[in-house]
Amino acid sequence: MKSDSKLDVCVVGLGYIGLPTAAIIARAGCKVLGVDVTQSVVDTINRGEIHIEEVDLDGLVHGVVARGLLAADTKVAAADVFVIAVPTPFDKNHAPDISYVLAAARSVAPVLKVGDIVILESTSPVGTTEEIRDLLAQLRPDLKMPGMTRETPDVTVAYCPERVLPGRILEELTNNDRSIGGITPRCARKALAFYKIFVRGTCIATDARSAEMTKLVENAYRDVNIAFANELSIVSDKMGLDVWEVIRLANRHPRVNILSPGPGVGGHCIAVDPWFIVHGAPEDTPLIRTARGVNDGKIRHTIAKAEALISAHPTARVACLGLAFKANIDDFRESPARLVAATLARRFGARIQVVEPYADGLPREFDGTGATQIDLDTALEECEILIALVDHDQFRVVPLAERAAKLVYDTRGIWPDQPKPGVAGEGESGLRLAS
Ligand code: SAJ
Repeated sequence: MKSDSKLDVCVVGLGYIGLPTAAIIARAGCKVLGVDVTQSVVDTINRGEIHIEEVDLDGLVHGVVARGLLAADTKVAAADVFVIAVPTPFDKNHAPDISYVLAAARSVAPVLKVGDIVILESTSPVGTTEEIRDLLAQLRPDLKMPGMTRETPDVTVAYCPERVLPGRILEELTNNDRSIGGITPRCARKALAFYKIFVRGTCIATDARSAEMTKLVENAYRDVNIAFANELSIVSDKMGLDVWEVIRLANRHPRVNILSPGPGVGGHCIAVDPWFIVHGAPEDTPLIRTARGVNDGKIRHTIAKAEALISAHPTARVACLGLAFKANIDDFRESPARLVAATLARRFGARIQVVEPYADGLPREFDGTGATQIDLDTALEECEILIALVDHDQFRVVPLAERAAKLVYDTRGIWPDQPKPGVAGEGESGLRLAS
């Protein structure tokens, strides 16, 4: 192996994970080629700019491109290490679709040489890393593949899942611990040496299948726990209780840590990955499957509650606060807030206004509904109903004085001081519906 900082690295897929990863590897001194199928993404990065929003990523990419350490292209080229970070969506039946991963491996195969390392980072069903190895073996019969030869293999194949939180990607990419799963222990050791170049967290060697499952388990764990909070919110509603108060008190127990209810679970990881486990063992995953159902059901519950509130006040103008899938990011994929707001816009038309500081214009599904995007100040001046769908900091800090007289449906618990229904003297105004 060349000395660490002399490695040529090719990162396939320049999305939310691939681009920050490429930039951090480049910052460590390696020469990095980032590959993406979208020409406009490649052009943007080669200008030293970025096509996604992530804290501090713009400065980092600008710097490494300017220093000649990061360049982008639509074609894979020879390198010492290949990192695959492409999407793994699921189909209508929740079956994982690994076609992008296999296409990436196919694009690497022709340039692969003795000594190279191929690492998969994309969230993948158990067994995918072995499938990559099998595919490479088929396309390059001249190379000895790990686990298929008694001799020293020519290439290393490993799985190393990312586990960074959008909004904190650069920090977590550097400091989080990593599971490094090799097809063989030797593969794990080789891949681990590569991650040591840019990861400060502990790198733990394991086998590829365990690392694949670990990634799925982490997100399923979170989904199940959020489902518990969401179920509690629906039960509390029925019982006339404030779920936030109940959780706040329960969390004073030293071994209880209930997560926060919301309008449902969004993003492209937590709402997706549990299905990969369910698909792999459909008979044995009632809890994980039910949690998915509870979290999806919470979106429908939120829509029904918002519709009831809006219908009960036929002249009121409505502001939906937020479209992003969670706080302080510009990611609207699989977002419950977006689904709720769009459904309300289709039903109530021009009565619905949307406030989303992270969006320039409304997504396509709002076309023709009559709903418009307004800023927060206008919403606070003109709308009688506020539906808080995302806990962006800008929304959190709206003082009570500016919302005390509003009808508020706070799905995120951002305004605990909002007057509650039934409190003497408040009448119809100042209503706060619990989540
Ligand atoms: N949410 C709640 N209540 C909570 C926490 C989250 O309703 O108490 C909702 C959020 O609003 C959002 C969704 O869940 O809609 C997911 O948000 P998140 O912040 O929990 O997670 P993601 O999707 O941004 O990132 C997750 C992370 N996984 C875990 O925390 C186990 C991250 O570390 C992974 O790298 C990422 O998935 C991924 O790429 O897999």
